[in-house]
Amino acid sequence: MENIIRIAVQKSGRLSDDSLRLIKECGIKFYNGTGKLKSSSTNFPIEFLFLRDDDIPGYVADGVADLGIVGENELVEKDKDVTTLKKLGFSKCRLSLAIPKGQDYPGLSYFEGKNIATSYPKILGDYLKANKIQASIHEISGSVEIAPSIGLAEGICDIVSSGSTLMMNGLKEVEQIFKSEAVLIANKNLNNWQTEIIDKLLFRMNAVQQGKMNKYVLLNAPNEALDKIVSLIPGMRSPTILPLAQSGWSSVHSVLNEDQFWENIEELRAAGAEGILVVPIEKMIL
Ligand code: PRT
Ligand code: ZN
Repeated sequence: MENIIRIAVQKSGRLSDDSLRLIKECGIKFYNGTGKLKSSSTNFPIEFLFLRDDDIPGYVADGVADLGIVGENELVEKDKDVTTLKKLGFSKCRLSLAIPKGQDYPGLSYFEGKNIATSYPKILGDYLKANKIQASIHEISGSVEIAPSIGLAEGICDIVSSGSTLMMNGLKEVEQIFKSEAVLIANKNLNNWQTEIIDKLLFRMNAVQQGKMNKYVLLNAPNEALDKIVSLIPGMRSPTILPLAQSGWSSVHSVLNEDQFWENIEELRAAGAEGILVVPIEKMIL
């Protein structure tokens, strides 16, 4: 077996840019000219296969690729035997049932005996079965949202993100049946060497993700306020406190979850903090 791992990423579409950005943020260098089907890195033993997202779960299950980045919607729909290593936090969306805006919606019983158009027959079928609704599923591969207006179906089941596609087509969302985001998947039969390389990649992805969730905060405070301020911004282990040139004042440095920072900002200011700087973190290793 050659010493390289293969990762399948979407060639062109909603997952592509974020997938490649994440890999670049992990310090992995590669060239991806448009139209290329394959590329490799100059500083990490990884090769990229650029594919349609529909094909990624199958290629990873078959071992053509060792890893893949794909939406959970596609992964569950394709029902392939792979391991999900990590949720990646981008391409978030939901799979929802929608019906014409003017229709009353009494609950799921609306769909009893009706036709539903979708590109996700498996997820929809499982959902209807679990909810004991008998409906007929019309599988179509694109433009699902026009199905009710052309008389093909009384409802649809499709991916929703902002909701504007539904609105533009005179539809309303009535049930969310599945929540999705991009995930990193892996083949189930990896050798030790491959597992080791993938662990290195995961370590880097975690560092990037942690960095995004946290901020480096610097502020000045009078010394008598330090106890209070330290209790508000505890940081990774504890904050760094450095004396300012002006006596009686210190500079406090800490790492904080951004939400925690905003929750505490008024109390920090009330305690005497000033000159507060919030700086992005590129990578964070705990
Ligand atoms: O060519 P290829 O087969 O690779 O790509 P594709 O056209 O099948 O997929 P693509 O690139 O459209 O989407 C890839 C993945 O992105 C999906 O499988 C989802 O996991 C995720 N994703 C996130 C979305 C959306 N948001 C999304 N809004 N996928 C599709 N949409 C479509 C949806 O189908 C609908 O037509 O956008 C419309 C709804 O968007 P709003 O914002 O109007 O609600
Ligand atoms: Zn697709």
